[in-house]
Amino acid sequence: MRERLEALRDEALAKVAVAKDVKALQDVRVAYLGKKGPITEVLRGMGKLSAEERPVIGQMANDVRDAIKVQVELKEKELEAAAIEKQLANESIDVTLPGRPVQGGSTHPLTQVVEEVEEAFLGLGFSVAEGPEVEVDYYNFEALNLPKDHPARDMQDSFYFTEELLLRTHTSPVQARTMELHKGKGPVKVICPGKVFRRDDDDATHSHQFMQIEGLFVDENVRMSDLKGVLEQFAKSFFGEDRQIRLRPSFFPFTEPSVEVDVSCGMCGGKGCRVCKQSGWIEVLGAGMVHPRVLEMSGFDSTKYSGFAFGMGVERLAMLKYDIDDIRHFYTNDIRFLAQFKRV
Ligand code: FA5
Repeated sequence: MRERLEALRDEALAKVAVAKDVKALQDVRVAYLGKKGPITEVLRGMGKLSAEERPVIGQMANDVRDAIKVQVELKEKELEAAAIEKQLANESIDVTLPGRPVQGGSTHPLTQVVEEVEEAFLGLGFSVAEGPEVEVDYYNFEALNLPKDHPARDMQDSFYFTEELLLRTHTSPVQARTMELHKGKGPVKVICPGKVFRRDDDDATHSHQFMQIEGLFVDENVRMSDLKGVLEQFAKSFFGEDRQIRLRPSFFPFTEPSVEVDVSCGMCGGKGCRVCKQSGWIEVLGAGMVHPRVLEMSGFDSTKYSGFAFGMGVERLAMLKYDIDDIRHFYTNDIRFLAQFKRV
């Protein structure tokens, strides 16, 4: 039995020495030290030994088992260290390689235009107000002198959620909301940028979702000439000193009188070209003197206060300023288009 144990030890240690990986090592461990292995078998057969031999062989079997165990563990550490070495060698990083360029994003052109318009009007003493995109019928229409069933509601085809709740069709409801907050006391001097929604068919100049910037100035003795002066000042600062504006009579239920405002065409300098359809002018916004009924409905005394309001299309301003021929460019997110507006 002594020889058998010595032979088993030598055999197992030889296999440990040549094991190429952790799996081969595990196989040796299971084969020699496992419950069904030869050493366990020797220990089981000890009952047949004499009383003197039993402790000697028992001790020897334990020594053989421990010797194999120690060698397996040593070899295991050796193999693991070698595996890590190999992995590190394969994954070595060449720090001299040039890096891959990171594509930086940029502010969307419409956001840039809104910021620029805000800056121009902040310089004229206006502050910025906001209102909800999901609006109640009252603020979107009724408070703007457009009672239910008024035919002028057809001017703005709307997305309704319920009879009373819709996606706002213009930024004008912010006028009514802001005036209400002032509780009948002027001055009110705000611009209100935001998204608006209409059931318009999309084409080169129309989108079902677009942006507007509303302007409102209510105080004592506000006149049409103030409206003209503010818009002229804005057109020059936004489009350039050489640009003129012109007011044409129009109709909005919430302003009286109402006007449409054209800016002189930048492509031809007002001589007439394809872009301005030979007229020399391009329409950018609707405006007018706030209707006395709108002032009254929002809590202002129309015998004391007067005001002007305007609403401009942000995409329209951007198209004119940057000579963009299709409104859909703003929404299709082509990186080649957007990258042209990167601020330097
Ligand atoms: C209005 O929305 C009025 N609320 C403007 C106003 C405010 C008048 C205050 C008086 C006082 P209008 O529907 O014309 O008006 O729209 C104003 C501007 O929004 C237009 O001049 C145009 O630039 C832009 N616009 C209108 N419809 C679309 C559309 N479908 N796609 C893109 N821009 C549009």
